[in-house]
Amino acid sequence: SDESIPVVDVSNWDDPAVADSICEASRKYGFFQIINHGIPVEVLDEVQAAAHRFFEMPAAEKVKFKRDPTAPGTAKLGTSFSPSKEKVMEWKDYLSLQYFSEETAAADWPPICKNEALEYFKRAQVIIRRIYDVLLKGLNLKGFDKSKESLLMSWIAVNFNYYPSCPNPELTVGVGRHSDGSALTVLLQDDVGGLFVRAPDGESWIHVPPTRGALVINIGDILQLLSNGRYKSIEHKVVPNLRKTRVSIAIFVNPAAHQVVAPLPELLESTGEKPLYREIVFLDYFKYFFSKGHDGKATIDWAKI
Ligand code: AKG
Repeated sequence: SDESIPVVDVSNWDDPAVADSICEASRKYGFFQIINHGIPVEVLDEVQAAAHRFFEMPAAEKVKFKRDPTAPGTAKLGTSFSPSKEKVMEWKDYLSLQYFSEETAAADWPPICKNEALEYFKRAQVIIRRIYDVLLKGLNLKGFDKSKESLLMSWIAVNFNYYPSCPNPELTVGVGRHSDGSALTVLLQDDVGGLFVRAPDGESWIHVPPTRGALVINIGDILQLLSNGRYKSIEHKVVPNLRKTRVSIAIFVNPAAHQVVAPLPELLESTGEKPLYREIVFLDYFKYFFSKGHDGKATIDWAKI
């Protein structure tokens, strides 16, 4: 596709043009990149280097972190997406670092990458709150505050994705077509490339070009549901690279596990719309998401009325 994902300069969050660009991109593409967000590029480089260090450890060391993706625990090594459910595995390994508190992270995250992941995560949180504030105001609602945390920013995972170079990229996928089950995702990619987003025409794909220092932000299924379809959770996929190993770091920002999610009542009230989605406990949505392989937008269809 000759379309591109918008790049938004967020050096001044109070500029109404910044908010407009973010909300418009979230309605049209479900994706945007941000630059000048205030996280020093060294912090981004260090967390990338930490991810490489983790995956380049001997298998015998890494395997100590292997867990079922839906089992409790704060550091889980996995491969593909949902290996016991999907028909074909994806060309990737990942380490999922669940954040419950600074103490559990400090105790359970692998020492080889813990400090860098925590530093990056702490700084990213500031940006996540800003983006939520903009997106809520873009629905003519009150901005983001503590009362919205359980709905939007409670259960958080920092995932390191590792896509080894692949001799036959055309025969496989790094990540299959899916939209995220999160409310919001913040993605740091390296300079290899390979992330593709479904274009608004529903057919072609838009490559998200690696941009040094930028963060890719995307709307997850839960925000589509809460916004009654205004903000779009768009399908994306990763194509592995013939020569280079790629690393990406995704922060999945979710509601609390037992939070009930539904189109925001204050939004329905102000617009007079009918809800397009039913009430769902987030943990049920999460389990359903992992109960099958990646297959495009099908997860959110499950919540449609
Ligand atoms: C995911 O982890 O769900 C992704 O889509 C990863 C995207 C990427 O690696 O660029």
